[in-house]
Amino acid sequence: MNAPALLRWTASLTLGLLLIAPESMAQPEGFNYDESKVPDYSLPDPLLAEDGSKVTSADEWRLSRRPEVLRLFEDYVYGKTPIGRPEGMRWEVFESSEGAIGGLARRKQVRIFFSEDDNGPRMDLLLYTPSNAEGPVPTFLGLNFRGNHTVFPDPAIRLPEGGDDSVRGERRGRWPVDTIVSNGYGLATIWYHDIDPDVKDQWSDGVHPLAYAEGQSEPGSGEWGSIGAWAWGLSRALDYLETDDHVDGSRVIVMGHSRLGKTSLWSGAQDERFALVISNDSGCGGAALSRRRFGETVERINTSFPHWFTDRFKRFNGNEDELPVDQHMLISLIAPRPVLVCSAEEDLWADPRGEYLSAKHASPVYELLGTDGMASREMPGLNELISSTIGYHLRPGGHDVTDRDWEVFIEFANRHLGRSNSQ
Ligand code: GTR
Repeated sequence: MNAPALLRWTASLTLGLLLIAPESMAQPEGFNYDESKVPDYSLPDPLLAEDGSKVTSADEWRLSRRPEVLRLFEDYVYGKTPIGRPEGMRWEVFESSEGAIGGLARRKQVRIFFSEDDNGPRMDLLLYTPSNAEGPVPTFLGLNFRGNHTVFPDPAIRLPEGGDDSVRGERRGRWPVDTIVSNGYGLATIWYHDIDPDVKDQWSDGVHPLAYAEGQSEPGSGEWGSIGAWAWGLSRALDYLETDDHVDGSRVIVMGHSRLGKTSLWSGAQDERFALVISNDSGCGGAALSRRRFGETVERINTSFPHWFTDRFKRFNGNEDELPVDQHMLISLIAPRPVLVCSAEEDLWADPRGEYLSAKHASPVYELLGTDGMASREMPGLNELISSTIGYHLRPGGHDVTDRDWEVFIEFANRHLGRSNSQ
């Protein structure tokens, strides 16, 4: 191996370890997993405006309180996303086929360039839609952890630069593409690393530099971290999907697991074009309430992953009660669109009960906007899908995305996006 190849190999190995290690975590010691030790806390009221007035109409929510809550999340949690769709953004469909997955699906691969520069940041979107669909279909959009070539053992999926052919399809268990298309849905996915590599303190790569002013080399105080960048990438993917004839751009479902579940919530909160939002095992900084300090805490996440959130989130390390928001307010930003929060029983690090409670406490906003909100006042049992506009599901097992999760995602999407469950 020559020196540059060795360097590349070492870099990809290090990156691989960085990416794998956190995903396969057990329950770290020294954190609270005991419900009786959850401290007393009181949640900020999503309907109580900063000036002390109570929001009592849908218009007041939309025109004044919603922008206020959104700003609080920008200022103190995820950071402000400093740019929208770049002017020079463009795409190129570099591969498409009618007969993918044994004839079940159409496959398309699209390179989305974020600027006019061919060597600037860009992402590759992989899209499967059902071959037998007569018109545009509702489509799941989700970032993947390990590269598009890992989601399905399809030899035509382009390897990312430096990608490893031997792991083709290794994440198939998390992406049951055949089931998804057989149920009448499309699936669009992107390697999250294309948007921003998940590496601490490396603000020179990914999309952050697109927003730098002259001389700037990292996001400013209160600006986006990596979750903000990944969420922005999802919106840019939607810009493309809205133009694709096989996709119904008004029925795109943004879904994500773990850190990418935090991302799907933040993306759905900011970009109201997403018709439905799903977070799977998203935990701290995702669906789980921070004030419960159950499993992963604000301090711990800011220490292990200082680049995920804005710098100001660190002010709340060990100081959750001072946060002007909690995560139920993130869910309330998605209202009145359907949102599904999924947890796994053994994934205590992500605090399943805290995820349920957050969904439940977003309900007043959903109800004010004329929906049924969260129908279940108590946390449901295992495998019992709550399919009100705010949905919740608790699956047996650990931190993962399984066939059962997809069964639930599809059932929930069928109910809320107008497909029948017998299809
Ligand atoms: C963990 C982190 C979680 C979750 C997970 C993942 O180590 O503590 O918040 O995001 O990584 O994304 O795999």
